[in-house]
Amino acid sequence: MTLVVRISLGIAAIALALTACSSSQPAAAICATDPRVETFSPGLASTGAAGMTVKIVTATPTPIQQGLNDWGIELLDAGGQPVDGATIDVKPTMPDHGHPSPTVATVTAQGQGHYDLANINPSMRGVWLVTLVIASPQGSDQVSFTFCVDGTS
Ligand SMILES: [Cu+2]
Repeated sequence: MTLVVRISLGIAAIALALTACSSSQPAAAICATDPRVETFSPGLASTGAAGMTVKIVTATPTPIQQGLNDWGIELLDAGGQPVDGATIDVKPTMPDHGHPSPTVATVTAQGQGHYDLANINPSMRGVWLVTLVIASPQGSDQVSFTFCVDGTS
């Protein structure tokens, strides 16, 4: 990493700290090149330690944006079979700020391993860790996605 980049990141971190959690000002996607973030796209999958996989099948808006987001996911067990009857707790947090979303997403089972996650709420720009805590007849697991959330305006 060059010194210039390092200084830029430092300035970005300071700017983010100054505006943390209260700003609605438009800003550049300062986390787009953060090495932690994944490229958001429908079809993206994450597998937990116990082998369960969540695939993001649909996402509105795409890519994920600040504010309310609705995802359609598919939940598969370690053998690749769809999992029904699961309880899924959606836990979006900002690891750099140490706070969760201000509101709770709702989960609706659609059958054949599909679930709708409504009103996932990354409420500010920056890096968000979206963890899904899963309990089901086929076992329990936890999967995570890390995204850079940009604004809509
Ligand atoms: Cu924050």
